[in-house]
Amino acid sequence: MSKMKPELFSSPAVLRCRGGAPVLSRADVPYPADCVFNAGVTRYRGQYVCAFRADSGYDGRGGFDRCVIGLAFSRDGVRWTVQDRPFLTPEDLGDPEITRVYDPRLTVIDGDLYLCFAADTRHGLRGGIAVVRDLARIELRCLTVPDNRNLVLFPEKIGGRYVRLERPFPVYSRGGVDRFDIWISYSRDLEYWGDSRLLLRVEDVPFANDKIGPGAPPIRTDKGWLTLFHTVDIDRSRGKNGWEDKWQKRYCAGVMLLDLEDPSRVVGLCKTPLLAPETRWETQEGYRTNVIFPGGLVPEPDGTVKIYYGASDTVECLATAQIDDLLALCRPAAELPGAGH
Ligand code: BMA
Repeated sequence: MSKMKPELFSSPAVLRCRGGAPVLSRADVPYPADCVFNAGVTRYRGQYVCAFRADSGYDGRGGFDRCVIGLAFSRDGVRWTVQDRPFLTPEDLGDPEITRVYDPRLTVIDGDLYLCFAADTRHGLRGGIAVVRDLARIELRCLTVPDNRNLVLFPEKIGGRYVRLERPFPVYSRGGVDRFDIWISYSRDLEYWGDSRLLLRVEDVPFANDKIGPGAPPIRTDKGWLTLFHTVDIDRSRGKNGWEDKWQKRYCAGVMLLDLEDPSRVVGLCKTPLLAPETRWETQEGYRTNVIFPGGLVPEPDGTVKIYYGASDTVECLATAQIDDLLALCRPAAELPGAGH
């Protein structure tokens, strides 16, 4: 299979677990699921908790009938036990407008578990935030106006406010094409959000030529909030890849550092990918090739992090890195939009 242009490579700071083989896939899920991927993962009440996206009912033309969120649990963050039924379906939200729920992210704040997710509706894509009670049900706190998604919550309040990263889709003002950026917003109660600011522009990332968006919820380090994001670049010379007639995009994981007191300030950015698609699960197999979609960043007591990412919109994989190595990759970047205020 031909390589995407330009060729991109993962940072040597990152080590793929099991040689890049999936840690979670459809074989682990006891209900209909063709693709199991784009998970959010956190540690909660003595175990790892994973919320994943499960697409089912492939129609043979590029679409799926159904898209739900499942939950899985693990003692070691590698071997998972999946609940026997989906955790969140569109019907659970009680709004007939909502057709799909997907791309979950998990954050623990003050001992409570929060779920961020994307919701497709008949009138646009919305981002949801809910508190998870007893690992059994959710209480919805907010749903954004369209078009917005990729919400992630910081694991603590900053200056008395909850903080989230997000990715709106400003189509008119960006020339009718994908030129989408990462934004930051604040809230005192998780319901009403504001003080929104542009955090990182797609133009700031040399290996993106299309769009960027938040990835995993940030983690605190003594140098700043270590934050993963996803990037998209397009190689228009490409045709059929994966199951669809045409798929020309590549998704990578990037890493940046945000100021601890003022997380709207980007204080460091790695100008090359943290993870670029390289293994066969990432470049050759599955529904969409060349997709790495980071959703979980879990710090360990030994100074490493677990990095969870969806591969090719088909399976979930795991990599590890030393936190210090990731911090060293995040070079000061004075010209960034958040750097000046
Ligand atoms: C985005 C989202 C993600 C997906 C990615 C690549 O728009 O739908 O869930 O992983 O595309 O297909």
